[in-house]
Amino acid sequence: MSKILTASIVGALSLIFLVSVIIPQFANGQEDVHKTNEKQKAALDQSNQHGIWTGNFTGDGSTDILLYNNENGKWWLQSQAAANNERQWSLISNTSGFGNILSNEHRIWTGDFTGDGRTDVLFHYVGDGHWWLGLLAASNNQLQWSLISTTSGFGNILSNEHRIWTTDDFTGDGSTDVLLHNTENGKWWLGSLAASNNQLQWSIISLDANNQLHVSPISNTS
Ligand SMILES: [Ca+2]
Ligand SMILES: [Ca+2]
Repeated sequence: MSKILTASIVGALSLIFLVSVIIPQFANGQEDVHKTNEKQKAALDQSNQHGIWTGNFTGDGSTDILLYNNENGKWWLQSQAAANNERQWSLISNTSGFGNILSNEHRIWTGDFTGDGRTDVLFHYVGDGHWWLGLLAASNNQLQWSLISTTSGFGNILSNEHRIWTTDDFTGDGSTDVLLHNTENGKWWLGSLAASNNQLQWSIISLDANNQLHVSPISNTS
């Protein structure tokens, strides 16, 4: 057998090996990566079905665990039961009527917005500009929701032009406040819950020529 013929046979066998063995394996490998990504995404979607927060929702001084399931709108609280000193889960709300609060059109915060020492739940829905506050009622151990503000006049505060800077007690009165920033017009808004009417009172924060902070309450945010 000539060297040229041998080389041709080896070349042909190599090509057959490449087409029949190597390329399908490579393709399967790509498929496996794709399947793995899908599995990881499915797992992430699964984990996105729950929101979990900690805080002193019952006001007894011990930290509780709050769990929200966006599949059925149910809120569960794990807290210390006074009777047997054991931790137990109780169903404290169902907000299926509000839709999926974990969607991109919603934001949720926890904090003591009322200043009574118990952690509250606050959420905003950009669709109608509404702010809802959930307070755990001691009488029936249920979250009671009330509409505390409408800020449709601010535009879409979850857009790229807006930043919800953070929640904290900026005024130092013991109640958690909400701080918003609009990057388009440079304005800063502060929202504090007014005890008189249980509504978020919004103020514009500005600096004067002497770099003094001014807080100017605004009356209409819708
Ligand atoms: Ca509170
Ligand atoms: Ca405050």
